[in-house]
Amino acid sequence: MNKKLIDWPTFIGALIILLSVSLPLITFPEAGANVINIINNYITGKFGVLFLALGLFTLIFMLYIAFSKYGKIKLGKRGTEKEFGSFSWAAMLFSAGIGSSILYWGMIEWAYYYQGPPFGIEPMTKEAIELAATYGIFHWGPIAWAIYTLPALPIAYFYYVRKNPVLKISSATKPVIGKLADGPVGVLIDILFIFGLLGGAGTTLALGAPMIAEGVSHITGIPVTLFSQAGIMVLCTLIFAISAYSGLNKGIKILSDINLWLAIFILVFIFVFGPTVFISESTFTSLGVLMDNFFHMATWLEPLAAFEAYPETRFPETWTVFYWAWWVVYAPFVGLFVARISYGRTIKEMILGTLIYGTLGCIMFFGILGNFGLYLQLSGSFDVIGHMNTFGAPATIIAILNQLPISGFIVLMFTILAIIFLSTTFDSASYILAAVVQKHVPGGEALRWNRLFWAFTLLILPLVLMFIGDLEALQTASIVAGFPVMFIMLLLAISFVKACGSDLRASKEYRSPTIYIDRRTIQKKDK
Ligand code: NM2
Repeated sequence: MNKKLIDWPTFIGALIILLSVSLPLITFPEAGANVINIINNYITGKFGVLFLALGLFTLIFMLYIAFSKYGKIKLGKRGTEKEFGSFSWAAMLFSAGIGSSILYWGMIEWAYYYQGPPFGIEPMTKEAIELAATYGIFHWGPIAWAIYTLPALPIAYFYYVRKNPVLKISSATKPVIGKLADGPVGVLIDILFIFGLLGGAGTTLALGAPMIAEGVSHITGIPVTLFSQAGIMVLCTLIFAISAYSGLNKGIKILSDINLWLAIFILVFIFVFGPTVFISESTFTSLGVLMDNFFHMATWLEPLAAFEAYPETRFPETWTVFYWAWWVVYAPFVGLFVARISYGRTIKEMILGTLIYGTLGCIMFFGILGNFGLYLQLSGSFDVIGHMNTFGAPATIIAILNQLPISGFIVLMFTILAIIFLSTTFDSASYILAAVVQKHVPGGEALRWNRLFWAFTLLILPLVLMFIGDLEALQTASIVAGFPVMFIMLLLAISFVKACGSDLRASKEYRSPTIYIDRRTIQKKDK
């Protein structure tokens, strides 16, 4: 155990912030839940516009970078090939960035929109149905993937072009904040990033565990209790801890492969044995509905709700603001990961790859899983909404699967998939967290005990949140933790434009189709 490698201020700081949130919540759960709700309402109510503006700005910014001269820059030396082919690149990207939540929301998100649509539309009408089938795709679409890719820009650029291995978010902000990045401000940035990721992971684990517990209960007959759910969390933690412990090329890679094939199997099965034509038509129609309403969705904040005469839906706060915050807290971590696998690509390829493959992948899940449930509801063969309002979302997800042929087997596969999906996100998260609290990362891998330590630490906040309870408190973990990370995202964007812009201006290849930035071109002053 080499303690010298650890960056103690960041390590201890992150722990202190985690304990100072968890301990009061454990000691005073009710007061804790109240405080959380107040903070949540305050942030979403007053700063919702910041989250939505950041989302839209990020997409426009990323498209601008992709199609401008910045996009032509190659991440790597002259003559380098892509390290990973597009298929495995997309698979790894998806496995790391997307977890079991896509199974949860993909299945059931439409049911919430159907009952509580946006834009002042009447619930359960034809318009509400169309939007219900579409909104999930919006929340997991291009804006979301642009948020994921933004931190990858400065990180990949510094790593592969400027050749200074940046495994800390703080060092990627150096071109803007200069020497401050090496002092307490840098430590603060890293701690806030860690806190954000712990919050986002909290939301994920706290949604995933009850769903997995329902699956396990369906298979084994063990009833779902708080303790069985806590048991599931500990079991998942053991799996991803082992995977993180064994490293990128063993555990993490093997789990990602299984994850991908199992996901494809379930999607194809539901598509073929479910209402194939309805699924295809509804998904395709959603693409049009999405394009027609894109900007309305991206900017809708319900300003009239401030006045008594107009009923408030709280749709923007509950959904879009929450979602952007959730993507934001995961973004620096996914950015580190995307950067790591993008050697040999141009910046344009990296950006468009994440936007296109990421969005397409999410369309598959929402299109197939969501429309299957919607079909059951509309055809009257299974009352999804009624079931959900009585037994809750996790039990309903399993009940929907139960409508399929050989449902026992499918529920089993789905439950295994949920466990693996969760683990493939969390093993990479532990892996990255461990790297961020080290001064150096010899050979690119953080110390093993350190990786294990963060795997178990990821469990604390979700366990606490589960014992205090409702969905709102769970969602809040991402919203509260995402607030400071939003500003870090802006720093990262400016940092990239500043450093890369000055290198580009010095480059002689300004006009060629692919730009290589070599050692002489790099502008040292803001390194
Ligand atoms: N995002 C993609 O639980 C998960 O799927 C992890 C969640 C940010 C909504 C990521």
